[in-house]
Amino acid sequence: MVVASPNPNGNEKIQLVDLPVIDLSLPRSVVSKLIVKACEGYGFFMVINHGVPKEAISRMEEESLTFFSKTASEKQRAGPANPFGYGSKNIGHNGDMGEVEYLLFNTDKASIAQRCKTISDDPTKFSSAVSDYIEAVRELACELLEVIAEGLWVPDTSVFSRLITDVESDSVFRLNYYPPTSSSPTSKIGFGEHTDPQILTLLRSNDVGGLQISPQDGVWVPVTSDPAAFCVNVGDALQAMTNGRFVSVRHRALTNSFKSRMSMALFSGPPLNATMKALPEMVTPENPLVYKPFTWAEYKKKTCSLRLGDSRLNLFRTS
Ligand code: GA4
Repeated sequence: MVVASPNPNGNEKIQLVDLPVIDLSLPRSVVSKLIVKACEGYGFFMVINHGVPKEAISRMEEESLTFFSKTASEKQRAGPANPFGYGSKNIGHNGDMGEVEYLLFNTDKASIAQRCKTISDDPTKFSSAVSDYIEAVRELACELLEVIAEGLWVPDTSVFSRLITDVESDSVFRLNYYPPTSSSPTSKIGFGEHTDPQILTLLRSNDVGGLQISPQDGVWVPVTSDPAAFCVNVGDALQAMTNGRFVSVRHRALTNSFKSRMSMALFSGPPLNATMKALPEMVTPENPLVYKPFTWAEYKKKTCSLRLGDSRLNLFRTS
């Protein structure tokens, strides 16, 4: 069903579709087919029975809520985000703004521990919640990437997962807080439309919706929020490695008028010196190479020089 959207921009259409919800307790061969289909379709899917301990999630959520409930000046001690640390409204370094507060971390234990000193009165507790959460979710991301390789019939089934388990993996962890925008009758843009640059994103949110995906220009599909599930999406690097067979789809987050939305996202990325190029199995005479190979460092540099909504992967097209 497609309905005209009252917000945040009158020209948009809201399309109501159910994203695939994939039960990871089903047989592996079934799961791999469903995931590959989802990655080729909306590029987004939900997973349930994912095995991430409830306790790791609730500890992270409590710490996050404690932080975002602090006064503005207390929170500023952990900022500005350059790129890591606390940010409010400013996204990236090229003037993008949104109705969001966030904490951005890189994922090695030592920098997390260091960063938490300005975030919490009990930095050890905060930092162990972050590290434990990242570890558990990274394990799930690896599992999904191995299942994906199996589903693509790629003989080397760790071809994607080893990029994110590498000690040099350039992954990012983000805690988002979207305050209620009660003064406004409609939703506002919390985090503007963009694609994720990395390989795979795993996002968990509280029970307040706001995430929308855009399978085509001007059409937005709201994603139902399920705190017990993870929302998984393909990033640009995985689109390039699958020679465009998987799609890194544009998405955004809107605020809610009455309730605060909280989300936590692990963006799993490769090491800076890793080369992103289509797997040989994905390139055939019928499907010639779509993107020129690039290192993750090159891609990141390009990403950081552009605005949030700018399209980046297209700059690397072969034709
Ligand atoms: C989008 C995905 C992740 O949140 C992020 C974002 C990053 C940032 O907030 O610093 C970027 C954005 C994201 C893509 C374009 C650039 C970089 C803001 C921005 C304007 C942490 C990431 O890796 O890329």
